[in-house]
Amino acid sequence: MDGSTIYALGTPTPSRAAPGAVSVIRLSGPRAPDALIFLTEPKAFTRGYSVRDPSLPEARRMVVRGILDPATSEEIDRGLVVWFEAPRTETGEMMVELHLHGGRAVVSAALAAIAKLGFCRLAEPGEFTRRAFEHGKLDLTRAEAIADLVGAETEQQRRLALQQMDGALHRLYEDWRGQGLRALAHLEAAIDFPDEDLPVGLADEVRNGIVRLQGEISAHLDDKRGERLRDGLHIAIIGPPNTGKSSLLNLLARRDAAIVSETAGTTRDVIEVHLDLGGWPVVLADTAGLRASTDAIEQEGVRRAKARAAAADLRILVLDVTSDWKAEMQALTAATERWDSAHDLVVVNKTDLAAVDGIGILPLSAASGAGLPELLKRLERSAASLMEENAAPPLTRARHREALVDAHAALGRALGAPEVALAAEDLRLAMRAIGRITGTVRVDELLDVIFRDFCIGK
Ligand SMILES: Nc1nc2c(ncn2[C@@H]2O[C@H](COP(=O)(O)OP(=O)(O)OP(=O)(O)O)[C@@H](O)[C@H]2O)c(=O)[nH]1
Ligand SMILES: [Mg+2]
Repeated sequence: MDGSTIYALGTPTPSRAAPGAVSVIRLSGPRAPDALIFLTEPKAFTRGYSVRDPSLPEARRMVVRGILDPATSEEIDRGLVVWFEAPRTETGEMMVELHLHGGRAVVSAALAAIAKLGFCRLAEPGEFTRRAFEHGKLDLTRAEAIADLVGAETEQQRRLALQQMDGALHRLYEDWRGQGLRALAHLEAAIDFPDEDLPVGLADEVRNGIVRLQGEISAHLDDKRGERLRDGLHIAIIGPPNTGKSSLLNLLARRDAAIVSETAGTTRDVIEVHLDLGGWPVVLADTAGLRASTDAIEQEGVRRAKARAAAADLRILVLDVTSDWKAEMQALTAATERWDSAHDLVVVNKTDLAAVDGIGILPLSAASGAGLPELLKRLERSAASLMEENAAPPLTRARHREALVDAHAALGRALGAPEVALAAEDLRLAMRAIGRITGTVRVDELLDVIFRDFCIGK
């Protein structure tokens, strides 16, 4: 940190096609209040005031002011201004916000006016967030949560980001670090005072603590909810040829993404569409009809269909009501790797051609849309139950995963260590790995990686 006062447009750059009603310029740093005076008080800059002028409004209170060119005192715009006194601000520094009309000329003139002051510089991308972090206003998981919140495209992504911003992940990881540090304290006591009578069972207590911690970390690592929320829940549509799989995909996607034809074996490759299903991001895949074929390309399609079915989080088996669908259902659910009767769905399609009776199946006519609302409801329910398996916050980032894999391995080594001193060293490494997630340790090398793709303060 260089103690400079930085500024940036906090809202998107207005364009002719998309001007905004409001644009916000933010300043942060020790001289932000001076900048506010010089930008709103006529002639203050040319007179060279450097002390706080009584014209500075009350902190945290928005007031209407003319925004002036400091050199000429010419009015650029009239807007709302507010300043925040350090350290109770977002960055921990003095901050000013100028809420201007969102026009291109207004914004560029206001930015030029700030530049004329000579004591402010344009912020680097992510610099506001970095300053907040450096002043202890934000840990790394919260900083990432802000980036996730800005990038959230569905309701559930937004909810998760907000939960993480609230510190849910921070608390989880810090709790683990606390557990590890307590175990470490016990080990270090055993190293420092080897001859003293330590309470019996201490070694077991430490061992059990480490085993428990390792178990919690591996359960967290196995939890795929974060990945699903980030990249989408993978749903595969599978079934025999010509049952209406591609028709169902098109119906759910509300467009003709896949080719539909009466020729069995139409779909060969896996076709994907992205959907928002009740707030859950979903990647829906249409696959080739499952049958024994002599055609090499179709065989490859069937192989891909099976692989996709096995890799998916959720499967929809589509059958044709005019066929012997009950026998096919039995055969295919048995043959499908990872078929999960609690979440996966069986759809019997073409109910406009014949009546259907059966339990645990969803009747549908992809042609008329009959049965679609119930299918959507069941899909949403399956998605929600896969995502809400447990209440703990999910793993959301590869960066966290890497650190936790390291921590898990180090805990394993600590458990197998031949002497206490070695166990303590591995435990220390494990705690350092967890500390890397929240930013408690080895911060410098991480900052750039994390802040690089931030749009905040840019
Ligand atoms: N009557 C009726 N016909 C349907 C319905 N859904 C699909 N079809 C027809 O069934 C035929 C096959 O539909 P597709 O969606 O291509 O079936 P598919 O399962 O993707 O077929 P493959 O890709 O060859 O495995 C087409 O002629 C569709 O128009 C339905 O609900 N009712
Ligand atoms: Mg098809």
